[in-house]
Amino acid sequence: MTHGRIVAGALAPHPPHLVYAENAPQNEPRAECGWEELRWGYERLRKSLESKPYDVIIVHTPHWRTGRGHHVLAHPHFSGLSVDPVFPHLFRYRYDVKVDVPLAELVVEEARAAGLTSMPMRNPDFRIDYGTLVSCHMVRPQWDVPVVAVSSSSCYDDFSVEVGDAQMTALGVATRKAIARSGRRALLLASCSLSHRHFTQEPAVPEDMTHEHIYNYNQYLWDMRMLGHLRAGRTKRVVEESPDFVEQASSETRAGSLTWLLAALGFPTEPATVHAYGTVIGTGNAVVEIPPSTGV
Ligand code: 2X7
Ligand code: FE2
Repeated sequence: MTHGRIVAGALAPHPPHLVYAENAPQNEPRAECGWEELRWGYERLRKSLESKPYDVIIVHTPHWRTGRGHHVLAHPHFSGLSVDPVFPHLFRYRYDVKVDVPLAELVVEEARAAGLTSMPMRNPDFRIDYGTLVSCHMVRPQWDVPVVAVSSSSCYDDFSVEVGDAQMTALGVATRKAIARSGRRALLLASCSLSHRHFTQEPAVPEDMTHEHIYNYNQYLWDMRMLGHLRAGRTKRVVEESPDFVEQASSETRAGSLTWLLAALGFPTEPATVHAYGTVIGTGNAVVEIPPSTGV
């Protein structure tokens, strides 16, 4: 078997508004338009990935929460209807997802070998979360590539951001080892927003973009600081500053997705490409392509 590798990583946020505004055929509600900056950023990401073919997408998602350990989808096929609990009028999405089970099993195996608690999710009726669905849809709307989805463990809540980041770093390294053993060319997605303060009243027309902007200068400054680090290849700084970012900007990176991604990529010092930055209900979201480190 050939040596597998990561072809690229991406910060790929999952607001269901993006799939709604795309008028995806799988989604029931229809939109006029909306959130163009982010949607067109995803378009630029898809274009850039055309020159980096991949066999599988591995996604770490904040909206599949697991109380004990890191769970991994490990059944060949899941289908069903996913309804966003907060935005059921925007996201009612029929999914049909194929899973790369051999790679999923290897991720679990390597995570356990690293001392982490990890479980394969083999329940065929399990309902896939909207974080996985939105990020994968926006990156690969054809759904013609199998997926491996990884849950977000409650280690950040049970202990601290520092403990969570240490676990996610170990999980990232374990994921990279699993990919190497699998022989696959993998695309990795961190399905999360950056700053996460949001407005509390939705406008009458959800896609009325006159309401869409940053509501808090402090959190905007934090987003720019983190994107500055990524654009300059200072990926270790992102994790070093993660506890303050989480506390001061309520960042969704508290789910561990970004730390996992940067660790799996080997903390690259090569510059990342920010394809877009924009808000969704006031939260900060960026579509960022991050190259794997050439040193691992
Ligand atoms: O889950 C989300 C999110 N992270 C950001 C914005 C809007 C909705 O859902
Ligand atoms: Fe979210």
